[in-house]
Amino acid sequence: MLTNPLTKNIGQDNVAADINRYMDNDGYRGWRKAHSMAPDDIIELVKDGGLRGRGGAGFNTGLKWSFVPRGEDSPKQKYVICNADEMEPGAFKDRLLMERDPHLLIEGMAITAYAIGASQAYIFIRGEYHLAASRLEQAIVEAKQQKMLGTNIFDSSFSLDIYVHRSAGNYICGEETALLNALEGKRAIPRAKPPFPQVSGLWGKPTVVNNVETLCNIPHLVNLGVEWYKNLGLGEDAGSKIFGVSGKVKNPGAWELPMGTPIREIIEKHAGGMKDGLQLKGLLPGGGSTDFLSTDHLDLPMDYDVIGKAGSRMGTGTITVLDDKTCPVGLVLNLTQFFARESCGWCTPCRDGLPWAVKILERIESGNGSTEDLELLKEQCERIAPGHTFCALAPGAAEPIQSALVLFEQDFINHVTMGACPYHSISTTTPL
Ligand code: L3W
Repeated sequence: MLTNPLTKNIGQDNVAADINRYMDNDGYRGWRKAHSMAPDDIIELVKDGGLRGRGGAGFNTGLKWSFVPRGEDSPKQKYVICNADEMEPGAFKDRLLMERDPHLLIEGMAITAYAIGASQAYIFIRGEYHLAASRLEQAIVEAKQQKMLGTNIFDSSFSLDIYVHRSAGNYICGEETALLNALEGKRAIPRAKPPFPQVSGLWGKPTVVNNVETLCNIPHLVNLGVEWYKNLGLGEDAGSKIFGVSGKVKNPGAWELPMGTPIREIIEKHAGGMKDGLQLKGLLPGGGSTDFLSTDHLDLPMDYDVIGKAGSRMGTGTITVLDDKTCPVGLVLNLTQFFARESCGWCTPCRDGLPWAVKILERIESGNGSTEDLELLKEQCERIAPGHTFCALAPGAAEPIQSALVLFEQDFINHVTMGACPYHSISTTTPL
């Protein structure tokens, strides 16, 4: 039984970037099969498979597609967009897929476009991902030559063009409606939702926006079916997932594993455990905009709902570990500086609130903070909580701060009472 559908072509020699090798290894089989099916049946299949969006939110993919208007009265022009603007701190899974197996993404996009009736599709890719963008451009040329894309595919009336659009930069472009604005050549600020893009997206037309890894699941799900896909997962969530670990572990990297793999197994077995002399102190399970979990959570499975109930989010599934010799306040400050810089400035709580949080954290980290600053930081996080801002950027930025204030409270207090960062001497005298 195939257990690593996302990475089965990813070896040492990048062979799968070549369409002939990709097709020799069952490539474009899912697309051929999908093309023989009714579009509605593909949507039902993807819904039944239980695939959830791998960009961070975990929304059911088939359900999202089903919101696209169908029938005679619906707009003729529809779009599929791949969100390849991977900028979440700690995330590097989509780059791996695009650089090492670009045809898998193109095949997934072709099936998605056919299912929702789109004839144009875009890959909105992070500007710094030069290699991934050029491999995708090359793959699109090859796919057209093999008549997998272009006009009258498989001699049918269905035609599809895919374009690679390199982002001009900014984390907010990964928010789907800011992405739509950027693609239209406007300032990248989020739009109000509803209407959701499935109804009114790019240039006001029905649009499905899916993450790279989500789309890469589609060819195998269609080809091998719902039961096979569901059985890949160990618990409630279906399929496999690219989990990653960064931080001071022996073997940082990314691995395709069953959904529901325990956190402990990912860190200790696949990432090789902590570097010698270091203890695990906490972790961000799915990127810099998720809540810290503690070592008490190590036996939890990486499932969307389980991690949600534990008080965090599985997010991108790329774990960042915190060790006992790295300052948690410094780590949170670093993350908050990133989110403050990346705010689009559209709403006041985010534009002004995040730089305020940076200033308070700078004071605490440098040893100039007071006990009142800890309260002020908590209040500041409440001001940028969900419902107070236009999109998820600032609430996401608050998650590591709020959870660090609880889990690593003593560290914050020590900074204030000592008037210095207690970790400073450790990290400068103990190179790791
Ligand atoms: C129709 C409804 N559609 C939701 C759709 C919506 C979207 C998807 C998820 O943020 C998170 C964020 C980051 N009718 C719908 C509906 N949808 N309700 O479902 O929507 P949503 O609003 O839950 O999330 P989002 O705005 O897409 C994504 C977090 O992910 N994150 C960031 C990851 C960043 C990357 C990257 O750099 N590439 O992946 C990590 O945790 O903070 O909270 O399509 O249209 N009623």
